[in-house]
Amino acid sequence: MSKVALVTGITGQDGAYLAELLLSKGYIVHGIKRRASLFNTDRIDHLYQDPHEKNVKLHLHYGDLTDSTNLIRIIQETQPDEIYNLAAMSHVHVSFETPEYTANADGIGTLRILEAVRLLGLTKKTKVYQASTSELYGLVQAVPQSETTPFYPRSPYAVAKMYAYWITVNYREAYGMFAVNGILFNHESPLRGETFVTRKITRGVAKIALGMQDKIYLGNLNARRDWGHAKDYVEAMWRILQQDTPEDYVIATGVTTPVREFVRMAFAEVGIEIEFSGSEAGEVAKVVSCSNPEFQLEAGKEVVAVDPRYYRPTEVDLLIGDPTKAQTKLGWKPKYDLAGLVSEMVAADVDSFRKEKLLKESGYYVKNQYE
Ligand code: NDP
Ligand code: GDR
Repeated sequence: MSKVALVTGITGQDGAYLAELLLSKGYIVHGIKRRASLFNTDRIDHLYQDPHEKNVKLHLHYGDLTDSTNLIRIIQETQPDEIYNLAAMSHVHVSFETPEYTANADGIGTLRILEAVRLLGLTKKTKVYQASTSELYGLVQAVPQSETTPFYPRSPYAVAKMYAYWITVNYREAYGMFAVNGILFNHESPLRGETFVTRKITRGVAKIALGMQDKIYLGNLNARRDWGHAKDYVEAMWRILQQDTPEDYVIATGVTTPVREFVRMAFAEVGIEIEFSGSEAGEVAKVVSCSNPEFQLEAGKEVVAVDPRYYRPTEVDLLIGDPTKAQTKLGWKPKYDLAGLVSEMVAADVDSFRKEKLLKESGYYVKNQYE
C-alpha cells in the first residue's frame, strides 16, 4: 500500500520539490492550493496528472489555511499518513504590511491542522511536519544556532511562526501526536520566489548581463544568511517524519555569507567582476571588468544600488545554523554548497531571460494577451 501525504503550500518552492520527492518514493500526494484569479501551479505543472486518468498519484484540492472547515474536510477525505504544513505567507518584509493575516495563516493555520487531526481521531495515524524557521532566532542570542538556542523573533512573520512552533510541541506533548518542527535555515533554488533576495539578485544579474535591466536595487547588504539548496532541505523534511520518535531538528549548512558576497558571486558567474564602494544607503557596486564576450558591459557602470525602502523595521543580522543533530540522527548531509547553488540559479535565470529576449526581438513574446 502506498503511503499518503498531504502537502499544504504545494504550489510554493518547497512544496514543488517535496511533491516531486514523495512521488519518486511511491507516495500518493494530495496538495492544497489556493484559488487565484490566474493559474498558480507553474512550479508543479510538470507533475500534474489528468484526474480522469487511472492510477493518479497527485491530487490537488482547493483550500486555505485560514479556513478550518475546508482543512477538516480535506484531511478527513484524504486520511493522510503524513502532513507537511508548508503553506505560509512566507515573506518577512511583507509580514510587516500584513501582520494580522500573517498571524492567522502562519500561526493559527498550524493550530487548525493539528486540531483537525485531533478532532478526526487521527492522532495515532497522522504525522505532522511543521515548517519552522531560523527567523525564530531573530536578534542574535548565540551562534551557531541549534535546537537549544533561545528564540527572539523580529518580525510579525517570525512571531506567528513562533506560535506555530510551540503549538506543534504542545500537541505532541498533550496528545501524544507525532508532530514535529523542522527549523530550516534559508534555502533557495531556481524555483525561489522572485522577491526573496537571492532570486532577486540572480534574476537581476541575468537581465543586466543581457542588457534587459539597468541596475538592482537592494536593502541591507550586511545581513548574513546560512543559505542551502531547497532540494536538500525537502529531503530533510521527509527524513524527520520517518523517525521512530518525534523530535525537532535544525536544518542548515553551517556556513554564513553576507548578501553583498552573494551579489559578487552571482555577477562572477556571468564573468562580470564588480567592486563595492560607499556605505549604508549610499553604497553601490560598479563593473570592474567583463570577461564574457556575450555580454557588453563597460567598466564603471553602476549595477547595484541601495534603496532604503527594502530595509526592514527590525532586521535579523546573522544566521548560522548548527546541523549536528540532523547529521547524526537523520544521517542528513547537503549535496549542494553555496557556489553550486548560485551557479544553478544564475544559469537558470540567464537561460530563461535569453529565451525571453530572443522571443521579444523576433516579435513573438506575449507576456499578457491584453498588453
Ligand atoms: P513559498 O512562499 O514559495 O510558498 C508558500 C506556499 O504557501 C505557496 O504554495 C502559497 O500559495 C501557500 N500559501 C500562502 N498562504 C496560504 C494560505 N493562507 N493558505 C494556503 N496556502 C497558502 O515558501 P517556501 O516554499 O519557500 O517555504 C515553505 C514553508 O517553509 C513556508 O511555511 C515558509 O515560511 C517556511 N520556511 C521557508 C524557508 C526558506 O528559506 N524557503 C526557511 C524556513 C521556513 P501560492 O502559491 O498561492 O502563493
Ligand atoms: P529572509 O529572506 O527574510 O531571510 O526569509 P530574504 O531573502 O527576503 O532576505 C534575506 C536578507 O536579505 C536582505 N535583503 C533583502 N531582502 C529582500 N527580500 N529584498 C531585498 O532587496 C533585500 N536586500 C537585502 C534582507 O533584509 C534579509 O536580511 C526567508 C524566507 O524564506 C522565510 O520564509 C524563511 O523563514 C527564512 O528565509 C528562513
